[in-house]
Amino acid sequence: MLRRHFIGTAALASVLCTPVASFAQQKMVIKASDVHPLGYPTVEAVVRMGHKLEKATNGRLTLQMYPQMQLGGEKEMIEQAQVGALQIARISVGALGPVIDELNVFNMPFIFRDEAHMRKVIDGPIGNELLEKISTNPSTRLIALGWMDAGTRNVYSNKPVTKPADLKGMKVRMMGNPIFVETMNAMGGNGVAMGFNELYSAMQTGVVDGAENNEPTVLAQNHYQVAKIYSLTGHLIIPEMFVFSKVSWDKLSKDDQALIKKYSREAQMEQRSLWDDKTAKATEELKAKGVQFVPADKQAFFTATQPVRDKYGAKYAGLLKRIQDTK
Ligand code: GTR
Repeated sequence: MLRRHFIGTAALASVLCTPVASFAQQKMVIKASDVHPLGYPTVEAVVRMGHKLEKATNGRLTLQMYPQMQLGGEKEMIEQAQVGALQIARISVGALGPVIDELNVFNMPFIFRDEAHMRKVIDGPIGNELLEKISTNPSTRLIALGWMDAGTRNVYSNKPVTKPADLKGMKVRMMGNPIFVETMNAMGGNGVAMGFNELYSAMQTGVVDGAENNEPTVLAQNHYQVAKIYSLTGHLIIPEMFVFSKVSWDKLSKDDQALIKKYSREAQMEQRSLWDDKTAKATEELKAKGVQFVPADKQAFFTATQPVRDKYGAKYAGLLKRIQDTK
């Protein structure tokens, strides 16, 4: 009896050990999601990363993309990644600010001199430190894999917006983060926080008079059908991120994690060239569809939004200085 019990324990121990032994062979279908459609640069870069992973692991790791808000908006995507219902979420830093406060540095108006400046910052030590901070902060429950480009955000509506006074009385949709609403208010309009998924119909029905975003988004989401004037206010240059669910990450072997990290950096760079190409093409396409591109007085918008930088910038003074010093 005693002996049988002993054998039973040994057998049980070996069963318990088995998953550890086969850990390196973990199979996983990586669910990835994005608010944009297939072919959009952020979506394409992640899809390509999936092909590489599949090839390198002989199909042990595969990636399934759920584009175009199929799994909800960005807030929902972050929550799903945090519980492991989704593995890769590609979201704007605008949506991540409420999760990790330090990222709000990038959500302030006119923080970057231009897109080249933003790229230097995300590709360099500041970008790497922020990825590390998100990944090592247990409350985020996310592993930050890399950055993506989202160009410059400009106001679009059915009237030109060249100076702060033009925004008077206009309701402009902003992403759900108080900084953005305050930015629009400081620019002269009325900022309205609203999910991306509600925006098209809100513009169509006049719930809002306009929105602000980059050229590829205006095209990909068909917003040009309801807003014909794109005014080059250039008030926000917000990078994006793709993150991995920490619970799912912990199920992967160190080798698989290293492989995903390697391909993530490649995806960051690949998205960059896809982005440049798409922005040029989207601009041409929007013009061909009758959208008017209007220059704006950026200096006036910069001056008008100084109170927002003063209010939110104070607590990130050190980081802001390093951003400004990045040449
Ligand atoms: C786009 C961005 C999306 C989303 C959207 C928005 O530029 O790619 O991730 O943040 O803006 O305004 O909600």
